Amino acid sequence: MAILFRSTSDSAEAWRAALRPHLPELDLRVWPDVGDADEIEAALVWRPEPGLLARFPKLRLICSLGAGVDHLLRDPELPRQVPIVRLVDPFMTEAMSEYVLAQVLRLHRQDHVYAAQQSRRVWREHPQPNAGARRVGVLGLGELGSDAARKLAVFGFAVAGWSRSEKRLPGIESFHGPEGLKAMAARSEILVCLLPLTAETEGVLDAALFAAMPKGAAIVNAARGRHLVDADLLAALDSGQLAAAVLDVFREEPLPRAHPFWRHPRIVLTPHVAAATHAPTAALSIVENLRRLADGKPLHHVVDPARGY
Ligand code: NDP
Ligand code: OXD
Repeated sequence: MAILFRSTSDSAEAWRAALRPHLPELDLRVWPDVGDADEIEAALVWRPEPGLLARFPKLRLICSLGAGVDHLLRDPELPRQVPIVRLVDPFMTEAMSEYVLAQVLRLHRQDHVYAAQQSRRVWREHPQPNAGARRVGVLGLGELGSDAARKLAVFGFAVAGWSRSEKRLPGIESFHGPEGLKAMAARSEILVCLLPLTAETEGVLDAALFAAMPKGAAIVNAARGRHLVDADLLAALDSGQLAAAVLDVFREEPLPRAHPFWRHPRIVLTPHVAAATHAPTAALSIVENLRRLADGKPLHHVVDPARGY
């Protein structure tokens, strides 16, 4: 089976090395040197240019090289009959939970306050609650959100989660649906976004949500830049409604040098590194689906284009 490889950030050689031990017969064709387009039956892609996947008439499977699939579903020429599978990799899940725990702990322990004091050589102590008194909310209780929520609960935080369908997770207060969002915001002093980007979730981190949160709350966005309304965040930080924000993802990446987020004293930025794809482990998920395709078995982690994730 000939497989197309096209990624704007992953190394084709690293992927070839990760796949080869599992698929000795691997025929990986790296765009644009793909030979006969009629021979391509599967595609491994991250942010392919719009229209690229429509060029392969025999395509039977599209594998996202990341957990999110918004980069594929926004292609107006996407071949709609071809199944899309997304990446689910325990390595990635652990990486994301590490990121969330690190950032929530920093916010909880008021690192941003003490860093600002240090720059002014100020020695001032602030009241510090225990984790059990800190209410943390996680938007999205899927592969990544449910693991992060569970690990935050192990640290003792008072954790709640929000999802589309109703969930029952031990030790996690659960909210769901549009009607659950306001209640979720109202109890969350630190709100972490781990949602997929869909028509329903775009702009979810906006002025109305921030206004519903307790005054002085903080957000962590490790999902997609378009979940956040940038101007609403700046206004909420400037008014004091929000105390701090940690952002890993942005509407435009790399974040343009002139963007006000770079210089904001209460915004911590990371360059979309919360949970990067790790080819040696991610390859196992891809190989499993390629084998299932070859054997005519049901695929894993299939995306529902109507839902958008
Ligand atoms: P999943 O598909 O496993 O989980 C998505 C969760 O979001 C589900 O709980 C789902 O609810 C919930 N959800 C979706 N739509 C809505 C809605 N309209 N209202 C309420 N809840 C909703 O995704 P993952 O956990 O694997 O990944 C989440 C996202 O994280 C990715 O799409 C990607 O954008 C981002 N990501 C970022 C990375 C980074 O490095 N910054 C790395 C990897 C991923 P339900 O359970 O009811 O279906
Ligand atoms: C992903 C990402 O979706 O890296 O996997 O953002």
